[in-house]
Amino acid sequence: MKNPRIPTALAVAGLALAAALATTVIVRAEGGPSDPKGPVVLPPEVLALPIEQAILTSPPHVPAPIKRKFSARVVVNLEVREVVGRLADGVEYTFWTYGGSVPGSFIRIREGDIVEFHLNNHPSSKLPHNIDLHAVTGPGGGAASTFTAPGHSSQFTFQALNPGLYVYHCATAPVPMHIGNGMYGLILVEPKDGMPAVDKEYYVMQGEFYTTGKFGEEGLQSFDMAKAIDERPPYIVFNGSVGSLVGDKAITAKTGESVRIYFGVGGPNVTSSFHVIGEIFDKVWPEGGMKYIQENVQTTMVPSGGSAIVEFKVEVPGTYILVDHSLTRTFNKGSLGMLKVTGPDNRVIYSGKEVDAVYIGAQAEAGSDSAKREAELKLQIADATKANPLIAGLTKEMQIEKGKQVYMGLCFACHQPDGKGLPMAFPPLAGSDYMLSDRDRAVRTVLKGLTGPVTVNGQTINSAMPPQEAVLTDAQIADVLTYVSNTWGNKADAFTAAQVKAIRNETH
Ligand code: HEC
Ligand SMILES: [Cu+2]
Repeated sequence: MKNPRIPTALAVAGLALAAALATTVIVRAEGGPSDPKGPVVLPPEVLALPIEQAILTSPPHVPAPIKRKFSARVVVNLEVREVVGRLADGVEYTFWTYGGSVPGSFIRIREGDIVEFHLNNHPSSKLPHNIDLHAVTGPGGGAASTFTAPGHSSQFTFQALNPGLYVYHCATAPVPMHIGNGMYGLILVEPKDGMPAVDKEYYVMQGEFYTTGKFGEEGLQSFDMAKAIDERPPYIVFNGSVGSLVGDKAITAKTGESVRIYFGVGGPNVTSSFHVIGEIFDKVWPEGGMKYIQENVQTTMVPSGGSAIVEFKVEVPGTYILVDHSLTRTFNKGSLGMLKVTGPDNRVIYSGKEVDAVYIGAQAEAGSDSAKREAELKLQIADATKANPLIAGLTKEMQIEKGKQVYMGLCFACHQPDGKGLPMAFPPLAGSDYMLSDRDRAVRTVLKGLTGPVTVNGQTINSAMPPQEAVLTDAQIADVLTYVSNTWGNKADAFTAAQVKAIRNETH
């Protein structure tokens, strides 16, 4: 026989009319990458639907609410790109992305829509990728139909049967590595009647990064499979990097406005205890389902590969901190974002000064200003090196800026932002004769901690400072000591990472 292949029958598994305007046609795409079935032959009532190009947004933005009251054929074009980006100040990472951002582009459709999905893998990619959308009813959530080599494009069609806020992610082996490199995002399937209107909508996702280096270790980091298997991520962050929602990148609102956050966890492993310091969630749609079943919630638990919608009205101006309330993640691994609310004071609801300014807002603000200054100095150094090898002065200034970020993230909580300490509890670093007179001892104090009576500027304190050797790198300790010994009127030479290393390794 010359041509044994008979054209495949319609890949249409079921057809039913649920409502006058909404066709519920299940289009099932099957087969692997080597077995494309060609575009599905859609029944006339589906072909009659209006065609729309989906508008995708990168975080923290969300596409506008859907106004139409009927189903449409929505065309989604999502591009996979492998890009080098910033994970933290001085730390780079090769992110694998949907649409160039972590999390990937936000997709917004309506219950009953027929979605023609195109997954395009950029020619510069090194690996094949696919997509599993939790909003899809069908094997692998689309993964089997979208395995796509670099420079290729896959297409499949599905109908959005269930409304909800769904995670999508790459499901190419090794799956935890693809997700761990940033391949996740959210797709919102609005219910037929739409979501209630609010003033502001934002898109935030938590995910963890298993870098070979420790938190803050500079340079280009790569994925560490052993740490992933042990679930020991150095970074747990919102929207793909430390500080992605901090300073001038904070999300914003005005007093009196209602704010809705579409919050998801890409993981690949770690569950979030999502909380906003200083706010109470008026409404929560837990687990990304479409019933808001809880009110007045402080912290909502969001599983890996899951989501929640939270909504609250902001009454009082100030800075509100988004955290994973498993707080070492926030203070030591990066899961900290900010919501800045402007507007007139409301002294009946809240009378006082902004407590978070000293609490951690200051840390973030100082960190972000300081990071900018650091970037400027890096450029200056590059220029200066070209013209003049004598760059020691600038290097020290740079260490001071970096050290300030360490100080405002860690030491300030005890020694205070102004370095003056607290009487009877924490000794001063400003003008400290103890610190400035013995440099090795200062390094040893930070590395190994300090207990028992210590006299600083004539005042004796008998308390304990925790060791930082497991928390900070040699460079970070050199930087923070350079900062504290050259701030608040202090003056001293820069500390070097080599000096810290020697003391770290010393045996008694
Ligand atoms: C949890 C609170 C706490 C943190 C965080 C902390 N310290 Fe201390 N630090 C102390 C206490 C308490 C002492 C005094 C210990 C004692 O009584 O023996 C001390 C002592 C010191 C001293 C020697 C005494 C002096 O005043 O000169 C130095 C230097 C110092 N800390 C620097 C730092 C630096 C730099 C950091 C950040 C990397 C830091 N500390 C983080 C509580 C802290
Ligand atoms: Cu992938």
